[in-house]
Amino acid sequence: MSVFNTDRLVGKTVLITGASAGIGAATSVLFAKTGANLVLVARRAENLKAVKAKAEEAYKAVGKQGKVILIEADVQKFADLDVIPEKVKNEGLEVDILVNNAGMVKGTEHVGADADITQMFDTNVLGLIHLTQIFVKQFKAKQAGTIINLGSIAGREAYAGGSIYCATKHALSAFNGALLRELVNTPIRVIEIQPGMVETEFSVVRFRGDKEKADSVYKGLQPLVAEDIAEEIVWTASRPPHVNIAQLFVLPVNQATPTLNYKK
Ligand code: 8X3
Repeated sequence: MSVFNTDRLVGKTVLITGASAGIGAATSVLFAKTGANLVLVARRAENLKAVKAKAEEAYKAVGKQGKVILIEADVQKFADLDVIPEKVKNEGLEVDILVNNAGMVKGTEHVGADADITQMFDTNVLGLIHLTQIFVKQFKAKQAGTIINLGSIAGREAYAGGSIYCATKHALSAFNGALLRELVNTPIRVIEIQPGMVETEFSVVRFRGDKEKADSVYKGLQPLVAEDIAEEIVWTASRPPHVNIAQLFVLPVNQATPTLNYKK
């Protein structure tokens, strides 16, 4: 056993959105290592299957067992989200921990295309709020549950080139903070993780597929990787039930603010 006990997660069920890649995929595999069941939600069914295979290897590697359910869903579509509890129930599980990880950014222009703005708000804010409300109802009924929202440094401080993305992450942070207050008289935990630079396909999408531009964001410093954030997520989820890590701000050692960093 490690110094930090994750035994509390054995047999719990964790739902992770955006589970097909990046932080979502790494988080899924790490939760498997704790013996938690997984409900993996994403748009890309093929990629979900690959994450499931990795999670199953992870269970085996540590001699633990868990069930993995794959749900093909787009968090932008409320109809996709509304059927999730039923699908989980039909598999004999009930969600204990909700990880709202799905999020994206497209473009750096402050006068962007309406479709991109809508996609960012639908994914990062409206879908997240809708899914959270579904599970807040369930968690209230059973008087237990943990909600983990993937915020960002962009939800703490705005920066040029990020007007829409920063607006979505500020909205998420406000939602998280209000929910924390609204659920203060319940055992439900509300957690916001706020990473700085994490090297995933996030920046590739931001720069509309321009890999070179995306790579240059991280050149000269060691960025965080998906596994670093997965560790923080699993750590917050595995604290004793009376401990709520309300906010966790995580940076690479050479980043201080969205725009201040040290590159060699
Ligand atoms: C992503 C981090 O620095 O691109 O949430 O805003 S940053």
